[in-house]
Amino acid sequence: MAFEEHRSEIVSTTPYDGQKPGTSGLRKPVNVFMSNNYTQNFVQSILDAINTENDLLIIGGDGRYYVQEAVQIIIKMCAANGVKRLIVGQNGIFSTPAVSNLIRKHKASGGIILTASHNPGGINGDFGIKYNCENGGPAPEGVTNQIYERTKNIKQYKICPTLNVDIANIGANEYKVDGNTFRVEVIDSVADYSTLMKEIFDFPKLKTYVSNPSNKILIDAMNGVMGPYAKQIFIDELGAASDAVVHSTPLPDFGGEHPDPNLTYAAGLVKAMSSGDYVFGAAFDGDGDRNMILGHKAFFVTPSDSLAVIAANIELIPYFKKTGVKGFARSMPTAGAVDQVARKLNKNVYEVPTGWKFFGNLMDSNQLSLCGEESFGTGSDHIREKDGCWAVLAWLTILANTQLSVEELVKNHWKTFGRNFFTRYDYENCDAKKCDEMIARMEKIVADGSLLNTKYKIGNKESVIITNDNFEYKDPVDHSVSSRQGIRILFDDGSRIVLRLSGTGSQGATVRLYVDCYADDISVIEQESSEVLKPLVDIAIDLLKIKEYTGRDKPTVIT
Ligand code: G16
Repeated sequence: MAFEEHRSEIVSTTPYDGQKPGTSGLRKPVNVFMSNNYTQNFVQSILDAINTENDLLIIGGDGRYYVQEAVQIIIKMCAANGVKRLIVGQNGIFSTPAVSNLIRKHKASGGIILTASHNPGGINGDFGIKYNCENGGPAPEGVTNQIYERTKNIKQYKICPTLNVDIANIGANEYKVDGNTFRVEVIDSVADYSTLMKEIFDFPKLKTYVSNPSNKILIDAMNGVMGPYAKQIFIDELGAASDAVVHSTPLPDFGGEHPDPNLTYAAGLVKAMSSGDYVFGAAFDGDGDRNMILGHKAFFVTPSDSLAVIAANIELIPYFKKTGVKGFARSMPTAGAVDQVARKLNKNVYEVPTGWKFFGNLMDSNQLSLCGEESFGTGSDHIREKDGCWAVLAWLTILANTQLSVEELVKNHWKTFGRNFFTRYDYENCDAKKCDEMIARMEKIVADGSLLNTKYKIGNKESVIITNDNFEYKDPVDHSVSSRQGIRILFDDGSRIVLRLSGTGSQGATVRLYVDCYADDISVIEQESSEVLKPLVDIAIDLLKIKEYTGRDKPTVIT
């Protein structure tokens, strides 16, 4: 067979400011990525930082506007930079968990994921690029810092402009680039991921539950990448009704919606669930790593509770019977419901900064099986990303085994372990300078210790501040230190106020205020969360001077 022959070129470029990856990759408005050489500079910086003399990278994204163009640029640049082989999703489509799985399955050197996750898409929306390492997880800070350093000094990039690969059709193609063989395999976006799920869960048992007409489920793919995955798994494999998956076509602009699975942006699902026609509902984000779980009549399960309920029932998931349960973890702002379970099961629980990348070392060193974040992320060590579909299958497994409703399960859980009330207030797109000033003020206050021993009346009891700091994490495996990960104010009764700025927004600053408290008093645990937390929220807004610094009376989103 004669190979198409191509030659690479070197193109001069100049650096862009601000190509520093955030919580999970570089996210900016689409028009920024489309500006002259912006994408090329960042991709070359990745390829330089990871050493391209390797064999295989996985490439794909969530189907948002500009994914297909970016995939073609990346293919051309990988070819010119000496990468030998690429696996690309058909039409450039892969969910983030699917990429993590493929990196691990094929022992690839890593993957480049094109997504801005839950951020809106379309020509006026956001785009993003992130690099995942050979363990399948988001690059840790050491690697992203190296990428960022290169973006600051980049002078040229390598590209093979004549190479045009057909990514619409499944198949393998080989080319000669500068005399070397370059192979691109375009694969089905769903097949390998679906196989993985069948290895983890008992599909015949799930099918008996899901295909039963009295257990109607509703899955909202939010016009993101998860539509094809959800249709194949829940409808074709598990026998859910043919209309059980909605918004199931990945759209470049997510249908003008905000593909973020929370009570505000997944309001359509909440409304449909309120009808009482379904026993279980779930929504995913744009790239399929986040999930929101709802029960009959839209009973909402907080992500902190979702993690804890899965932990308490973890033995029901066949995968963990094989691997054993090593330990649990959560991000620092996530309420400590899983800690209560860990205590009862005598397992370790780790508290890491916000960002899934911080779980990777613990999983790689066999210390962690299950983890989650308040930002609607749940997952296990089957891959190194959070995994929305996995979380839904975990919940359905628990429902199928216990034959309880979502609400019964959660309320029984509270009775056994107590309840961690949690809320998050987001103030989106605020003035970045003012928000930096707000954080700086609090850093000063926690450093001088003047808040310590201050008494507050929270509801009808008095609580005392016993700790305040800016959270610092020392990775127990590689001993790297991540500092300034969020202002924490902790009270003697376990109540907490946490403040940090989001690392996933693309413009301005998003302030995140997290407030949580714990109760095991039977008269309190079934009360409205917003009522229980109101006094603490009021204290937080006042203490942190949120209105003054954000100029906002109300948050954009309350979770
Ligand atoms: C990313 C990270 C998560 C993190 C979330 C929110 O999620 O992978 O670990 O919790 O951002 O981060 P922040 O509070 O800084 O906005 P995703 O789904 O956006 O990739």
